[in-house]
Amino acid sequence: MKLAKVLLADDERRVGVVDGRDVLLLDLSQVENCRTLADILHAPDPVGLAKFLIDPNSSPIAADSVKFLAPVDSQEIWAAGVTYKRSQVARMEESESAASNYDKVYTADRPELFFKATASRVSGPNEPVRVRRDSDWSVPEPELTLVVTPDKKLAGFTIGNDMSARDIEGENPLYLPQAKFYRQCCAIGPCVLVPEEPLDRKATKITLHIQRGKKVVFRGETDLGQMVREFTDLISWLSRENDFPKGAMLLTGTGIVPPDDFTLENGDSVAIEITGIGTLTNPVVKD
Ligand code: DO4
Ligand code: MG
Repeated sequence: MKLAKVLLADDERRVGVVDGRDVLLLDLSQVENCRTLADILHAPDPVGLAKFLIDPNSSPIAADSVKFLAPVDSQEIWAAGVTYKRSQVARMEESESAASNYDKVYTADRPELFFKATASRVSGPNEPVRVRRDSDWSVPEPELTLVVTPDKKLAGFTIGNDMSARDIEGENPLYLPQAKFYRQCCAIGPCVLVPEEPLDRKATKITLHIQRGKKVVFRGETDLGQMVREFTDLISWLSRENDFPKGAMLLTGTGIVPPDDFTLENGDSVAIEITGIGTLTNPVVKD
């Protein structure tokens, strides 16, 4: 089942089930203390609860007539790094001084985990993502994103874009927070997939298209079978000595890195598609 937050034509914000080309609106007032999408995702049976909440008084609404919002409430947004060979190689190329660190973390037991964004820094579908003014080499990172409940369980999957300033990270690894964390540094959406059976990792493709005007200037593809980490392992490392009373989202790292001579420009459009979830598209801004 796919769940989303949508803005209706009359500016009302609602939670809904995405059912093919329609959205079925939910009436959250039917259950005490259920006010947000996160409340549904954090429930013991999100699919059962969402089915129960389908609003009998609303007709299905065409998905293309509503605005999809980032499916984030008050969760902290975290990210894992160097979980695919492609990311390890690219990082080793971009940073001479830190090359061995990227090499080691790719095979180490403990993964690289970093704080990526607060909810206020996250863009939803079709909202701008930003290239820092002080970066001349920035790329999108298309990443499967895990929805983690306060009791540290995997509730579902969405799509994340871990915008990254490669020149700032490459200059000195201690600059990582500045390369990764700034306003509009992350996009998430368009919906959360709560799978009714385990994901087939090899069959789950991630594709990235970057368009400049009418031209596709980069196209890349990978699949989840290329990722070296297990989802439960990443969640267990993230949760060590850490609590998430409002839940968390965890971007799981990129397996697609454009060539070294590529940088995003103001006005580009980034589209990330993941099998079974959908497509997250965002325009790029740079002041
Ligand atoms: O080590 C830097 C960040 C790595 C990352 O964001 C990724 O591999 O996706
Ligand atoms: Mg990343």
